[in-house]
Amino acid sequence: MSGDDPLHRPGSADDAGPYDVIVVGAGPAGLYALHRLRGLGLRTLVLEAADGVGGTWYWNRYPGARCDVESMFYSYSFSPELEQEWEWTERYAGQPEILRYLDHVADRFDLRRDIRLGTRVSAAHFDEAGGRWRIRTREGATLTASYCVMATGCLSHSRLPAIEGLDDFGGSVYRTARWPHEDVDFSGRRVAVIGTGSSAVQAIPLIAGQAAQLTVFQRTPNFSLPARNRPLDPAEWTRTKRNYPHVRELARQSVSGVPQAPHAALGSALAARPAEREARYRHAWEAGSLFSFADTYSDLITDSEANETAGDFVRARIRETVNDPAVAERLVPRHYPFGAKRLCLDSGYYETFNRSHVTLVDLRSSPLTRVTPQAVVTGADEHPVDSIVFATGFDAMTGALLAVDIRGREGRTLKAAWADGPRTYLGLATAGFPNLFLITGPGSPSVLSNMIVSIEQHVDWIADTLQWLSLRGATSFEAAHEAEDAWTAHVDALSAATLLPRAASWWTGANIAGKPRTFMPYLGGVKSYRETCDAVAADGYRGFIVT
Ligand code: N01
Repeated sequence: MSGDDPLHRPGSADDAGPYDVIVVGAGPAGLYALHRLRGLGLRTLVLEAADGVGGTWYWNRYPGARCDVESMFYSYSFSPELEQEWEWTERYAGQPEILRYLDHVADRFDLRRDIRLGTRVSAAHFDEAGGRWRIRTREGATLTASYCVMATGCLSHSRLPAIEGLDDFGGSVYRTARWPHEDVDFSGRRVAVIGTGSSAVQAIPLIAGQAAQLTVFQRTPNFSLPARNRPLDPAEWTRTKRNYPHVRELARQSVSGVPQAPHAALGSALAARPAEREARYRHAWEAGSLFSFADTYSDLITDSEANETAGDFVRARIRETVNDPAVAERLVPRHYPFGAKRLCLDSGYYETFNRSHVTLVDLRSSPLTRVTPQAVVTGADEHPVDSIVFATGFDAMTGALLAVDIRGREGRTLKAAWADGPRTYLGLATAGFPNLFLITGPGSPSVLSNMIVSIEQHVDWIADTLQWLSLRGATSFEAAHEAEDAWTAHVDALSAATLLPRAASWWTGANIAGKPRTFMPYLGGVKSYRETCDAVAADGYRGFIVT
């Protein structure tokens, strides 16, 4: 590297020429990838657009942001010392606590010296002659590496809808996924929240607690379950710490990456007596967990009639929580199966609509047409506001990857390769793009699982693969087209056997105009997915072309 390269730091380990691995992103995936790959003696550099580590937990600082996987399980398992020394305070940790944890990890494992912050990767081109990735940054640097690992996150490319007049709005505009670092005080203000997905469902009760008036603009109602968050019980925490090896193994051997004791076959919801079903659903409702309904009956996501029984149960809870029957009816999801859009976990969401200064506007009956300097306009109504909060979601799973100009063999772009939807082998690699790895890419359990468990599995698999390649003196590793075709067909077949593709969800790309509709995550569960990845490796990396 030349002396005037902005990424050049005299005296640091990256002085002398190309890297073994460049990792894009310093969220939970990038941090662990750096730790693991550096541990193998690979010259690894992480490039991160933000001014801090943490990925999603760096950006999403909106009021109420918290994890909806329990903190005891939403944490790294790779270091028993880290497991023992870190203290979680709540059942579901808030964003500040998770970001502190990730900052702690970065310091504890001395990761920062190989992370370049404020560095956005704009392009990654595979140089076939040299067999290397050439990575360009928006800041003007070009770096080369034998391998490129995209740790760019599944929900990192946030979207702001194009709304007429927004640029001329006279008040303040916020985005949940790009929340300011300083405190935002809504006291005395009239606030609009646009969107009612997980981010909005978490933020709305807190914004309502401050604002003089809150108007929520809802396009599609979501199913939300009560989080039942609470301070972590010290006895429970001590017990978990003591049992971490077992707890982690249960998580790895589960469907969703959270520890679940293996249970007997659940049976059909339709075979159960109504009272028994009600009791089981009630138990799931009381559990305060995203995953509790998956533990009730086996056919909730495969049989419409069975699904309706769970949907009806949750709809009844919404109706009994919301005082005004007309508002309750607007909050009740009806037009898609229960669980076919990502469930939300809330603390007082439905209750918030009982507050006299909170109004719900249904955009289905009265679409949002424009914003004036002082109001949001829907149909014939003007809603005067001082602040607008956009909680309008992400170009999920592929957005952050396609935002980088990635080119593989013969200069073919990833955009062209994925024109009809993402195609991967195991969600880890894509044909025509040698030595490029995706962490929690489309076609892997990713967003349907505890992300930390899936991240660790992918990073470990990639690390083992690089070690294997190095032992064989191999320099090129690439998914074969046939293996990719078969895997993509398998991922499609799994989702097609369920009700999940029936909703216009971000899982299918339906929230982004023009995005191909395809169910992106792998539905087979983390246990069987891990077994498949391990079997592929044990079989000499079946389906990969190794040169
Ligand atoms: O985004 P979303 P999110 N006009 O896409 C609406 C994870 N997450 O940031 O459904 C009006 O779910 C849109 O309406 P519709 C979690 O996996 C995790 O809330 O498209 N409205 C929807 O209501 C989650 O699922 C955690 O009809 C518009 C909302 O905006 C994922 O991130 C916390 C609109 C977007 O909801 C995404 O959640 C938060 C428009 N033009 C999030 N465009 C934790 O675990 C969109 N909408 C902590």
